[in-house]
Order: sequence, then structure tokens, then C-alpha cells
Amino acid sequence: MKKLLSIIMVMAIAASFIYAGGAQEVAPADEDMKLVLLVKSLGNGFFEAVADGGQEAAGELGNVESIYQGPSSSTAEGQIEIIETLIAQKVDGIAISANDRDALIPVAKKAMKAGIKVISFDSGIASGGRIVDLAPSDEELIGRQQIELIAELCDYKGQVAVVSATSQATNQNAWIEWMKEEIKEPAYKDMELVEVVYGDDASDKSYREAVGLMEKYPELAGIISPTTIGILASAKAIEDEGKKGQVQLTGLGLPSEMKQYIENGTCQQMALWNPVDLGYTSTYILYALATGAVEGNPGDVIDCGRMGDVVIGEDGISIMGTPFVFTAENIAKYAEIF
Ligand code: RAM
Repeated sequence: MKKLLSIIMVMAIAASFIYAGGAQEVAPADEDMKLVLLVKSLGNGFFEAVADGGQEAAGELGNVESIYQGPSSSTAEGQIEIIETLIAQKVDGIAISANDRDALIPVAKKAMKAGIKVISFDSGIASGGRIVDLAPSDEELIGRQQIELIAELCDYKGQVAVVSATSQATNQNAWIEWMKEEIKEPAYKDMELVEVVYGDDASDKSYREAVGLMEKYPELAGIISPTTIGILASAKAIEDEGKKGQVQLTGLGLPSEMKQYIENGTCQQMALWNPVDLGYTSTYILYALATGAVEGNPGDVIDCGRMGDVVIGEDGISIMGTPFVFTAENIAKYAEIF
């Protein structure tokens, strides 16, 4: 793991950048620049923390309005509709956590043609549909780490299953592919990834899917839920089914939401990054693009306030850092922040 981490850090630093943007349009100085954070769906604490980061950045930048938007459920259609409206409103930039990496390309291209700077963050749009994709961490690292975390909890034995977000989510799908790679390693020869189910980042559906897994696999040893909504619903499902201690749980969870389950041992360890930083950095990147401070050329370095310089990498991808791991030891501290 240490070796992988250092390789990734070197990759992140050495990365170069390809620009795919359109004509520049700078907001007149007397008007607020409108920078939008368009999330997968509303009602998700993770994205509310992202919005806080957007507000923080807007406060520092001055003459910036940070606008938070999202559909009521995590669908590409809902996001497309919102982007059409944002084009008509002539906003200056949109940072999108995509519900589908390909389906958003045409509308994103339309926005860029209209002079709006489009980036993706958290869950990427494929190249051609955004200038920059800001990833919270390296996909491979996240996926492999999830298997390591559950293996430690299950003593490297037994059946594990995944409660994911939507079946089209760029980020979860990429992480799951790396989970499938990692579990092929000899250390996990006594483990099996039996099924991936989709809770659609909706609490009720995630809960039902987690219960369904425990009914279908009575010997299930662990659930990995790489979504903040899914892991919370899975924790509740494990407790309600009386499976605490028998079915282990890990994934990507928001410390403020998962604190009680980390402290009572239902989920002994999980990972995540800081969503406030993600919204803050996305807003700084949009600002740099919309003001013309950078065009997004290979190797561009963007001043992102308290996050320091962000280097735009190959294919527009920029990687922020490494996930934190939360346990009963440190959860209280982080739960106060996000
Ligand atoms: C959910 C969303 C988001 C993901 C986090 C971990 O809130 O699916 O895209 O990054 O979980």
C-alpha cells in the first residue's frame, strides 16, 4: 500500500494537462461571477459539505456567487435539464459531479460552446465533456483500499458484497473495477466478492438492498459501501437485522453521519476525503478558467487558496490527495468538520 501511495503521489505531481475548452468570457467587474456546483442529487450530506466549500471559496474570491444545484434523484436526465437552464441563464462556470460519464457530454459541449467553463469533480465526465476533472483521490488507490479495509475486518475470509450508488456513477464504477482487481491478489484467496447491488444514493433503496444481500447470503461476512448514503443505510440495516459483529462494514462515509456506528463497532473503519475541500478547490478552478487566468493548457498550475497549487494532469485529470481512514480513535475529531 505504501508503495502504491508513493507511486500515486509522484503521478499526481508529474501529471500534465490537455485543454479542451471553448472561447473565453470574462464576467464584467461590476457583476458577480456565477459559479455553479451541480451535484448528483440534493439531500446528500456529502454534497452539502461540498457546497460549504464553494461558499468559502466565493467569500475569499469576492465578486463570486457560488450556486448549489442538483436534481431530486441521481439521474443524468435531471442534470441535463439543469444544465440547459444554466446555459440560458449564462452562468460563468459549472462544476459537475456526474451521474453518467457519457450522457452529459453533448449538453456540456453546448455549455462550453456558449462560453461557460465546465469541469467535473468527484464523479467525472469523460474527456470532451469537460475541461478539467478534479478527482478526490486516485481511483485505483480508493478501490484497492476498500478491499484491504474489509479484509482486515473479516480476517481475510468469507463472502463480501458491495452496496453501490447508481449503476452509471463514474466514480463508484471505477472504484469497483479496482476492488475486483485487488481481490484477485493471493492475500484474499479465501474471500469472494459475490455481488454488487445499487442503492442509487437513496437511503431507502440502499437499506433495502443491504437487507436483501443479508437474506440472500446468510453467511455474508462483509459489506463494502463506497457511497456516503449507502454506508449509512447499510449500518442501519446490519443493526436492524441483528447482524452486528457477523456482517462487517466498510466503505466511504461522512464522519458526522457515521460517528455513532464507528464508535459502537458496527463499522470499525471506513475512508473518505474532505468534501469541503472538494467544493472549495472546484470553485477556485472554475474561477481561474472563467477569468482567463489559465486556459487549461498542459501543465497549468492553478492557485487554489488554502489548498495550494493544483496541477492539471494528463487528460485534464487532477488528483487531490489520499483518503483518510476513520476509526473509533479519530472519528470524533473529523465528525466536527464534515
Ligand atoms: C456519495 C456520492 C459521491 C461519493 C461519496 C463517497 O455521497 O456518491 O459521489 O463521492 O458518496
